[in-house]
Amino acid sequence: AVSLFATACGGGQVGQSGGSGSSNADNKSLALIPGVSAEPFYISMQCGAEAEAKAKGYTLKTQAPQKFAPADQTPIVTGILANKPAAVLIAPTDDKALAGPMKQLKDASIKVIEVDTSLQDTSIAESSISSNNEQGGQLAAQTLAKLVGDKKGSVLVLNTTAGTSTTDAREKGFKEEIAKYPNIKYVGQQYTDNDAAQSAQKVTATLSSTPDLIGIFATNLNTGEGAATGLRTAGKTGQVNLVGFDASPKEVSDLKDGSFQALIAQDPATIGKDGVDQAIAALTGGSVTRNISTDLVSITKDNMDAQSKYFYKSSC
Ligand code: T6T
Repeated sequence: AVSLFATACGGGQVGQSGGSGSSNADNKSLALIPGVSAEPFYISMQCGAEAEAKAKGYTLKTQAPQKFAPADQTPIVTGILANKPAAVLIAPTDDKALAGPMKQLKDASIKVIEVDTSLQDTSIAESSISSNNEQGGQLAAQTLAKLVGDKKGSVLVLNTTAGTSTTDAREKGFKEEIAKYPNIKYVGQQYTDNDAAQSAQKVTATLSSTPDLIGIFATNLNTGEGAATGLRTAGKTGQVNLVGFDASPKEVSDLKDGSFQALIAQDPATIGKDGVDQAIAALTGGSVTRNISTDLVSITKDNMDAQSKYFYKSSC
């Protein structure tokens, strides 16, 4: 039995820059543009942001794309320009494609705060709040290595789409860390387009092409839910160790019934809350922190009751 994994990372804050002006101080309307609608990670983020906005006397309106894709998110960003919110909290669905639309916000004197994902161009947002995703990938690798123990075999990463800053960083951290375990062969990542059904299919295909598969790291909620389904369908639950990212209600019940052996959970409500606080600081001439790193925890069946505050919500 594995009982470590209550590790909390992050929580730290890196870098300071001054707030930039108070020209918009009377405008109390904030907007949140998550990566995708109706998804427990972003719902939890929205709950944290809404509660904080209310407490500070601001309004917050959320508009989310149907799909985690720049083509769906871009029209929301450009549409929001007309509403003239004081600040926009946004989770860009691509680290390059959203730079143009987000620059339009900045050029219209709307403060831009990145929540969760971020752009490669660091000149647009005032502040970026996220988990330390590279560290999350390392933690996933350590967790998976501990689970497989001395067994020799292959491990797979199921990833979302290239250009998603968070999941790219998780794979990078995983790859670097798993290389330290000589009994484990990393066979690389497969993209799922952030779609659970595709993730399940990739598991089925890999089980037949790679008979020595002993582990899978699924880099987010949908890939994880799909991977658990794929292993169940193949009758391989528990034989192939599955470490997921996030803690949706479905992932948590799958952890409880043994479909996952571990989950790396984030703290999306705090990301939302901190996003609102940074927006207000930027608007009122307060001190703005350029990069904020929020908690990550590794949750197993053994410690899940103690870690329940990290479980994501389906409604506020
Ligand atoms: O893992 C989260 C988020 O951090 C990532 O950027 C995209 O996927 C999620 O929303 C979960 O589906």
